[in-house]
Amino acid sequence: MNNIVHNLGSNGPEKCPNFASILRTMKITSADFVKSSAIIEECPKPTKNEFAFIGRSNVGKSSLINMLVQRKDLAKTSGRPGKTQLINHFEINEDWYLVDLPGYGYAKTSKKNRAVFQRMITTYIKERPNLINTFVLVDCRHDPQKIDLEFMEWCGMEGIPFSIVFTKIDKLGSSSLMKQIAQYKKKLLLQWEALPPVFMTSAEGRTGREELLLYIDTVHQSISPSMYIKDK
Ligand SMILES: Nc1nc2c(ncn2[C@@H]2O[C@H](COP(=O)(O)OP(=O)(O)OP(=O)(O)O)[C@@H](O)[C@H]2O)c(=O)[nH]1
Ligand SMILES: [Mg+2]
Repeated sequence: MNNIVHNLGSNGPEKCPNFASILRTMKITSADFVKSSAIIEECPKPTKNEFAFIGRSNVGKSSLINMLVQRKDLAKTSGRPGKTQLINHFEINEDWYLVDLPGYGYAKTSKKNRAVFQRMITTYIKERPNLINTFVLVDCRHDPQKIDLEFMEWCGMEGIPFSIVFTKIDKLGSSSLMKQIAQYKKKLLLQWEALPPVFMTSAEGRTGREELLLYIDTVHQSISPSMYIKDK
């Protein structure tokens, strides 16, 4: 995946050859909203692989899910932060789940509410046995934020597999984008020995879809639910 990141040339991401589609593209044949849950106990039974999207409010989690499944309004989006307030499950190809989570660090809510969200998210991520990858979304325009770095550090300490997705890349020109990403990686490497997989996306420009789906498919194919379903 990093090859794709490094291979983005001066023409900009939208003009870069699409290596992933040459290899193979996972087909999305169905995408259905299953339910919204406030607590982990309410979530669908953990019998299918699942991938979650997390990040600060307004970073573009719900928009990215819609872009991946090519549905405009499957996940609810909003220009105002704090739209997604529950754990939302979407079943894909009747085979695996995409999960839209509330954003962390939403400043305009009460301290108590923030603590409730925080607990909801961390309990879900830590205890969901079928969660096989968490995508941590960061807005490509911003320098590394303490809250994101701390969240990734927490994932590392808890042994939670995660990948980084830079969102809204349509908002930057290609050279600023490359500079931002390089700086971000440099900052991460102060803390990490190696980087997790890194993706660049634009829900607006529908960029990065194939790469993300290829990665999801590869991880999905490598983990069988029998590895975490406990026999009674
Ligand atoms: N230009 C641009 N805008 C985007 C992109 N992705 C999301 N947005 C916009 O960013 C805003 C927030 O998008 P959401 O998908 O609702 O963000 P979220 O992370 O789900 O937000 P919460 O549910 O509040 O945590 C909306 O106005 C989107 O239209 C993108 O790739 N490019
Ligand atoms: Mg949302």
